Amino acid sequence: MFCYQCEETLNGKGCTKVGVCGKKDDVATLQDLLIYTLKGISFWASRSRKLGLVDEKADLAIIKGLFATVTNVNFDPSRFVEYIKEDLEIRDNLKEKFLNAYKKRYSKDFKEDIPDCANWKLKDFSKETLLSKGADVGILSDKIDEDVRSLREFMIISLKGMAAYMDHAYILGFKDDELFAFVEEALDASVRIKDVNTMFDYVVRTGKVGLKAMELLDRANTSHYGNPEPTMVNIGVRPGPAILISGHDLKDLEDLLDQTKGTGVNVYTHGEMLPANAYPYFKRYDNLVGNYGNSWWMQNKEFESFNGPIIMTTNCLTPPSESYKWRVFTTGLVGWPEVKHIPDRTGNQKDFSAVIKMALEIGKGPTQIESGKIPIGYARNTVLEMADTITQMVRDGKIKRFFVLSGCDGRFKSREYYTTLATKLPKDTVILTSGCAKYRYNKLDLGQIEGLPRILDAGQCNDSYTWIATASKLAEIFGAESVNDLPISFDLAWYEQKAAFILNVLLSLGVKNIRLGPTLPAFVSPNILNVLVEKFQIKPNGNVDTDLEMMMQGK
Ligand code: FSO
Ligand code: SF4
Repeated sequence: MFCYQCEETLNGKGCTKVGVCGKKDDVATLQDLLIYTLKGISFWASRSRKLGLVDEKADLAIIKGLFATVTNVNFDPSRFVEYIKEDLEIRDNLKEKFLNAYKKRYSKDFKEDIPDCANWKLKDFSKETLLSKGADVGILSDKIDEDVRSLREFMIISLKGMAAYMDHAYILGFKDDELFAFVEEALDASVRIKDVNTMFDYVVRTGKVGLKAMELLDRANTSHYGNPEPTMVNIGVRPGPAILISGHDLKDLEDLLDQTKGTGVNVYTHGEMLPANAYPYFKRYDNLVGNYGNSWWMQNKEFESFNGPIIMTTNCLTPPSESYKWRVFTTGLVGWPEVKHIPDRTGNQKDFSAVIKMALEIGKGPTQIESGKIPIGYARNTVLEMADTITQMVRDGKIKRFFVLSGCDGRFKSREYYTTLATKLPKDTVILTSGCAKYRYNKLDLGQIEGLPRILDAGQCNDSYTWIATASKLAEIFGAESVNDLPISFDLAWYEQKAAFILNVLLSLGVKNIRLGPTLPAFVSPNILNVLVEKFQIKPNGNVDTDLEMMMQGK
């Protein structure tokens, strides 16, 4: 196996025997083969579109396949075998439809060279056969220039992040054909393009199109659940049977709350589900108690003390201990061998009755690990409504600078950088956050500036769009030429591919001086890093005091 898609990759280079995340060699190889299969579907899908042929099954398979390979989503080899099998069928159906349509349109056969990914066949679908094919199609399997590979992987990693946004939106009934078309074009290009400049253009285009995926999900979430409101959310517990729901899928939470209504079972959010507590739609449920625990990497301890069943709707799942594994349920694209899986919706709702039954049987509530309330709900609509007030506070010198500290949390000690930074920021500065990175400082009492919390939490990593919309609005109000002329510093924490995608969107918008940490991506080659430094002045974060001093000067 070779995987270097996340920040915690082994020695900052790549996982080769087993993932630091717990991903085993067979799953990594099957994930490589799944991506290869998606490239093959994309070959036919992008050409079909030119003939006016759109295959929604293929579109969806590509998005779901990309999302399934994101860090900490799915560790179950049998699920990947199934995905590959289904996707090859989708690929071959589309191929046949395309070839017929082509012949009809041009009265001749399609003559273009067909790459192996669009054509390979296997004698059977046993795991062994798939693994032997998968071993030939990994990231390092072809002989291409190191910088082209670096850009290609940056693009594919960004596409994985973008696919997660698109999948969440799709589940809520929102889709945009332009986005599907781009993903397919880009995956097809990833097989053909061998020169640095064209590949670089694709990376930038992924960021540009990606912004539309962010807008789409923002629209999907807010039109379904209303605009998040500033909310003090409870982090303590109450007696009674309980279910913990983690991940990013709001529709799963909706179904669960609906089915637990009146059962006496309490529901707590965990990790990236915390922001759900700020949506008006979810506030109607009395049994939504609040949030339990912290970010993903602490789940081993916190799932233990929760006592009741846990639902993982998306990443980040970590290897579950035997002691609580029997209480874990996965759903959607998440998987772990031998962990119970809640199937997809066949009608309007998923069926969470097995989880509710288990909560009632266990009967007891969570062990209290924290108490009190924390502020959330500073998402796009709320912050934009406050834009004039905030602008005035900047003009009056009450706010000196904003720090966008969005992104992911991670398990290593180096992440303490963000806690130290948050603590050392001058009292007249404001932190803009989203994603699980916030758990490094969201429970610190950093006070307020004239009633405005010094930590404005927009929500999930998927809500990072808030900071793009806010920065654009502030630029407009201040008459600034670009975001780079505003008193805003970006110091992003990344871990998995959605954060790499957000970085890509910011770069494509021309945002400069972004600090990235705790370490730079292993998939960025030295030459490509030089280009990013030269063009965007991107930098690794280093010493907190030095970084702070520089950022206060806008550098
Ligand atoms: Fe975190 Fe995990 Fe939201 Fe990521 S829970 S790390 S960027 O998957 O998705 O922020
Ligand atoms: Fe390693 Fe990260 Fe890949 Fe897991 S996702 S195998 S930790 S690089």
